[in-house]
Amino acid sequence: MNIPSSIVTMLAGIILTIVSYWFGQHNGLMPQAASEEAPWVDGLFNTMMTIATGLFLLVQGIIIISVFKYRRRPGDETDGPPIEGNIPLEILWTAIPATIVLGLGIYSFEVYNSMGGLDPMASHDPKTMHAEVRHSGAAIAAPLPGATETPEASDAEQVALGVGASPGTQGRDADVSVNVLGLQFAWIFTYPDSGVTSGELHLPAGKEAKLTIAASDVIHALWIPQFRLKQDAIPGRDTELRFVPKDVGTYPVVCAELCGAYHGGMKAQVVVEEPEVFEAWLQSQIAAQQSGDDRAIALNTDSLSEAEYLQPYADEIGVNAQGLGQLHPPQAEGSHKIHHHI
Ligand SMILES: [Cu+2]
Repeated sequence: MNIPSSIVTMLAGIILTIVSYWFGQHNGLMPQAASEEAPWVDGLFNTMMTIATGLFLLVQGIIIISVFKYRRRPGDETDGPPIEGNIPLEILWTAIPATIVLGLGIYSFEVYNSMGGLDPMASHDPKTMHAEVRHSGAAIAAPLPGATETPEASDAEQVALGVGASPGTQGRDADVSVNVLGLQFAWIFTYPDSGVTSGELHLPAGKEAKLTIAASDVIHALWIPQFRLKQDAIPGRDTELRFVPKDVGTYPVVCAELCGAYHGGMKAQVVVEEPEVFEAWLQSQIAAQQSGDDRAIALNTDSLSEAEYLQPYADEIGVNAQGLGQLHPPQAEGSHKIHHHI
């Protein structure tokens, strides 16, 4: 049988494309997509998986075919042919990756823009450099306790880093605002409209949420994989995440920045509820905090910070009272309530 090699190559190309596309779209590597923004990120990820699968199969396929087709025959002691480069081939294998990288760059830029990353209030920040210059005398790695109370911080309240309003929601307020404070080693969520403080983030499904994220000691990162969102929490500067949680459920909140000895334990939960359930939860929290702060927090072990969990073991692991004292945010409203238990 004598099939022309161009036909074989074309068939191989078609099969490769179909397999890559199928695997790229059905890779199953991402967790549930629970926010309205998540499909944008998944689209980008699946495109990259499609391209990566194609390249992987192409390169590995050529290697495997070559191993069999061009292996040394018994008794063949001659040299291989003296091949010395091929300009058109080199242009081709430079141009193809360049095009792929450029395309992915534009695509990812578009995704970031659609999610609100290019919101001028969130990312375009002329005061950033200003603040950095003024901070340049301080050691970067050192905690900056109380830094959020410096004058620069009040400037920073108007312009935040992160993912802001998407082009569709520009110029209007989010439905729910939550202040998020990252500290070694817990997340504290405060609802500024009602003064409720919680160790768990509750959000109503289908409503736009705006998180204003701060850090009290070192850099942390708020990561909610199911929302496809991650944002650094930076001492002395507020950052922002704006998104719409879509599916009712409970999802993990992970700190994605190595922030100290118990970084691995810095976890919380985000509970997405129907708006009525969320409203009921908020009212119950308000009632609980009015009737007795301590009981509300003591009953709900989920809202204990890592510091509180670890306190009984402090002697064994060599953490002293002074070190534990540093676990508390200097300015968070909720810190006083939690303090009673330590
Ligand atoms: Cu952390």
